[in-house]
Amino acid sequence: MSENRQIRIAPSILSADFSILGAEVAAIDAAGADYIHIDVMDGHFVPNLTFGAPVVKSLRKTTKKTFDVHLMIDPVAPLVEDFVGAGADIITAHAEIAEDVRATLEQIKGHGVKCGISVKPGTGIEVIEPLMDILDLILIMTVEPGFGGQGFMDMSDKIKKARGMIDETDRAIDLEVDGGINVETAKICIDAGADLLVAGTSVFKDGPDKYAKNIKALRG
Ligand code: S6P
Ligand code: MG
Repeated sequence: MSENRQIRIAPSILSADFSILGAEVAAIDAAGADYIHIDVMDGHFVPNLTFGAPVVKSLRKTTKKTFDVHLMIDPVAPLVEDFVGAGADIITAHAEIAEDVRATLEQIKGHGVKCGISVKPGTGIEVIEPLMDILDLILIMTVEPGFGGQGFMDMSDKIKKARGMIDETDRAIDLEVDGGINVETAKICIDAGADLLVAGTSVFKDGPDKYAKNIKALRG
């Protein structure tokens, strides 16, 4: 049950107006975003290309909120230092990348930055078992990564298993879900044990004067 977990919202800037990205980040900050979710895509690990560390660096001055950087890229290791330097607070890599993901997560931690692991809908949650001792965040994808605006895939069983794994540790690990999150699907994920919700479309719809209302609605 979600009776005592604080639910946080991480708007995904993938759904923002890229022509005014700095203003959009400032707007969701003011509208009550807890984290800023930044979707980095390389056109190789996923069939879409977004932005890299230089854009993250330029956005850093627009907010003090946590930069939750979701790397949908492979390889990750060669670019870790760039994202650390750009001001990322959490760097999340995918379990499906070719490199030794534990080594990459340790590299991230070595820079004093929190690390996360993300699993695609088709990847079993058991892959993160050996990483529980170093993780700060687990990201369960509720869409196939690559694009915003997709239909929600119910991963409740996987979320429940991850919640159980987290509760067996003494670590404060964020349990994040990402993809197709709206007022209805947020409840499904919260009830399964999620406490950090990524949302693009459902936050950025209807323009900046609705962002606060949209964020509030997701908290339930
Ligand atoms: C998807 C990406 C996600 C999206 C997320 C938010 O590949 O990893 O973070 O930005 O799906 O978009 P939406 O419209 O589904 O809320
Ligand atoms: Mg994402």
